[in-house]
Amino acid sequence: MNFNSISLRKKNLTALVCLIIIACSSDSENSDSIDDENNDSNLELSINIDSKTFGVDEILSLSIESNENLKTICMSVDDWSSSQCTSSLDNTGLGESLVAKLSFYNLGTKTINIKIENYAGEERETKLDVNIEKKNTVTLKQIHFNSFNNIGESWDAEFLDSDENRLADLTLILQKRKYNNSFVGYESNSVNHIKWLTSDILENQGDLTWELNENNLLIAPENKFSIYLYDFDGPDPNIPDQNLYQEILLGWPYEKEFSFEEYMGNKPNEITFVNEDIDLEVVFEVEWN
Ligand SMILES: [Ca+2]
Ligand SMILES: [Ca+2]
Repeated sequence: MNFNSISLRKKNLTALVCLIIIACSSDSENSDSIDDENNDSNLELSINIDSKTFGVDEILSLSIESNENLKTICMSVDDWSSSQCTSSLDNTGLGESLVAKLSFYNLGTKTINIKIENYAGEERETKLDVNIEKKNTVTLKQIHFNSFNNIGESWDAEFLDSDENRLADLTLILQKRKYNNSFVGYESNSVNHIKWLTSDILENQGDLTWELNENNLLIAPENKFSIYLYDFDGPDPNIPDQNLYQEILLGWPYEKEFSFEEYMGNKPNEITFVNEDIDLEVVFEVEWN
């Protein structure tokens, strides 16, 4: 299994995190201004946003404004565990304002941290909370497989054809597209993928069903997600702490993205996706928010 998009992101993000933070932060309604008490610099920072509530997967715009030409701007949505920074490549500066675009893939109150640096090496930092709500999203309630490649047949050749242990021990993984938080005019990739669900294992196919009521899996109907299904084969005898899996949906080039966009009119509670190339038929029970 390969989910290196997440680690790639982390690599990108850590590159420019500033070393010394003269931190000062406040959190007011729609605009936060900072005055540093400890020096006589006039560097100012304010951030403005149109609303404080957004939907899951919705792209929100944040205006970052200063009174000086900025050398670097950074943002973080995980309290600086990771961050995204931009600087002007030709060293002429970013100007006095820049727009950041972000999205959040799940519900909750999210804190956006912003930090700026001018050419004198002075920094300012501020933060803003937004609430991510259900809005016009779809909640996944249940996933059931009617068919997949080699269903009911052997995925574990060590067992006899009469032994039910030959059946696949199913693990389902969902990945969802997520807008790549970025600064307008300085985007690299517009999209990355996040691991959205790693399911329990259904031994020997189980009932081919995962109940997802407790998982809070919300998606904007127009956003895309991918399905990965594996036969779990237990610990790898050669690599400590690693497990072995067999790919049931055959992977690239058969892997396919899905969305609920074409169902926005009727809003059915049961949606079936079929991919005949890999004998896939999967039924989603959903709720329209
Ligand atoms: Ca197997
Ligand atoms: Ca098995």
